[in-house]
Amino acid sequence: MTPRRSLKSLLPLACLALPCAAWAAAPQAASATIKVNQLGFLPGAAKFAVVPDGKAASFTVVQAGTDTVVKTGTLAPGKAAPEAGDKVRLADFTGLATPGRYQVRVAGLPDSPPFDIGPAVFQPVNAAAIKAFYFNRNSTALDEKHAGAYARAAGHPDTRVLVHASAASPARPAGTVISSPKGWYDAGDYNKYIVNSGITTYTLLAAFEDFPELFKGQDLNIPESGNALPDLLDEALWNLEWMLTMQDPADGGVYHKLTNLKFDGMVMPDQAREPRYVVQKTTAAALNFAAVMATASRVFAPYEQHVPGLSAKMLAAAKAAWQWARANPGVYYQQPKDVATGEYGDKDVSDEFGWAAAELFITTKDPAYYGAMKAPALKATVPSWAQVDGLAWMSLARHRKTLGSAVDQALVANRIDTLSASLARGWKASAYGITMQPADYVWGSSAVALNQAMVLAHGYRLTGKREYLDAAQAGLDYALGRNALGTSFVTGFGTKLPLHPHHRPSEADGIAAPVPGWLVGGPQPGQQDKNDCPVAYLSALPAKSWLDHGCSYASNEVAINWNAPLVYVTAAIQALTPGGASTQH
Ligand code: G3I
Ligand code: 9MR
Repeated sequence: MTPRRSLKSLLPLACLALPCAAWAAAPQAASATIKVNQLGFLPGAAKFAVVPDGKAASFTVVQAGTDTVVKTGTLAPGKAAPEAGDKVRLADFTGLATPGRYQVRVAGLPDSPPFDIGPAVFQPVNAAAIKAFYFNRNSTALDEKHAGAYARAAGHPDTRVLVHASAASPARPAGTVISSPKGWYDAGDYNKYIVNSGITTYTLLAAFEDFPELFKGQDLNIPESGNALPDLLDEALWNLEWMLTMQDPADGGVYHKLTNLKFDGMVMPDQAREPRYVVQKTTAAALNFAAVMATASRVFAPYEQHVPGLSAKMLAAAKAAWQWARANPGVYYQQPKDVATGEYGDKDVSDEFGWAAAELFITTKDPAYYGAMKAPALKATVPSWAQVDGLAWMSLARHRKTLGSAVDQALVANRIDTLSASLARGWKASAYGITMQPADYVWGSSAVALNQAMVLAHGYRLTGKREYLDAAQAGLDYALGRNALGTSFVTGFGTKLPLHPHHRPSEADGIAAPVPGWLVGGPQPGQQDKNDCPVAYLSALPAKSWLDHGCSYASNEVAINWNAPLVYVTAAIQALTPGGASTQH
């Protein structure tokens, strides 16, 4: 496809007078605005806006663009938010449940961005967040019928991938050619990493296991739409089929990643033609693979007629990977000298062992796996690619009724409830009314907020404690605008939103708007990319250290493991909140 490098790629670099001035003024300007979830709320949801501390003690909610007041309220006392360098007050308008389009108004401030209250406000963003995976499909052209303006030629067929020296084995010496097509590009780059694919694909499958009705009726307009599988499962299968090819049939080991030696330039997939390699088998890759294949095996089992043999094949693959990991429990990823792409390195795989054992146990009911999980010693923490113990507990909680006395039911409940309670405490104490704490502003902070919300949704399902649902809502509110920058972190959604994600197709396609439905990494103070960026970050403060520029891989990249909890949480809030179009428990 001819590169249509035009307006968008020039905009950030040239730093046209107007956007530059706007950026320079942005931290101050952001402090003086009302922050709110820019999409809105289901009628029965908790509803909060964040207002800068000032003279005003009250707020109103008006019908958008009018002076018609539908609610008045008192602002909560001001609280300092050191991570954002400001002091703010909360406006609580939970009582407003009438569908409509509104703005929050406070004397002396610009009105908040408009938002909707309605029974289906999160369905479009949920669909777009899944569709984003389709847009990142490896080894295929995206046709206009399904991709619209984002149609593109195929790239990275990955049918002739070289075995890297680090991955050589007797049957597959270095330089052996294998075929490993499909899968999703990991992020803004064009490589594929098993560890990150693990948590991502699991999270999508977990969304399906928890909210099947919502997904069974969903039409994503992807090539498989209309077949016997729900579209979410079709999309997940695109990646699962790739993952299966990453297992060495000779021994069950799993390659850590499929990658170029160096990152591609900011080009479209069909312009990227560097050789591709599978690199080193690792324990972490084997365990992530085992956990996901065990999960997928049970999710696809009811579709045996449509995908004959798939469920059994996945379970066999999971067991073989598990066996390999047991025999090779400490093979950590070591980046070879000639490889410079993402590492996803992790030297503590006790959580991966626990998670894989839990999924194998749930699927097979074989108590030996429960024993191998070492449940009493396994912690529950907010999930991330490097820390997956929480996934084990969420899966056990989800399936607890079918597991009976084979599991320590009290322990399962306790792990989820304790973690949820701790997140809810942080939510109550925080000035912005969010679960994010100062230390949570790490690379991919937006996904921290959403993974916290995912835990809380499980807490709510398990205990029915309303505050867990409200705290989960706050995670979604954060991602959609109730944050220190007053910005939605999802491309294509909201009124103030990311326009220049570090995403090769979005940068190189010549289309002004980035590919929609992607969650960008979000603020974090590391600024590891600042030498690659021609303009400065907005601020050094953890909650404001963000740069909406294509250069900013440390704060503005997109990634599959960040989008997956966006899918989960939009589904959860849509399905669990009273008054939602597809409420279920
Ligand atoms: O482990 C330390 C921890 O001990 C310490 O307390 C903490 C303080 O910030 O840092 C932790 O290490 C961080 C590590 O992630 C583990 O979470 C590093 O600072 C941080 O730089 C590192 O960021 C990772 C980044 O790659 C750079 O390696 C992100 O988590 C990860 O999401 C990101 O992934 C990249 C892929 O490599 C390539 N594809 C794009 C993708 C998204 O940007
Ligand atoms: O594009 C790369 C991105 O996907 C990674 O997350 C990031 C960190 O590993 O690296 C990016 O590549 C940059 C490289 O690290 C340094 N030179 C500039 C590259 C981006 O243009």
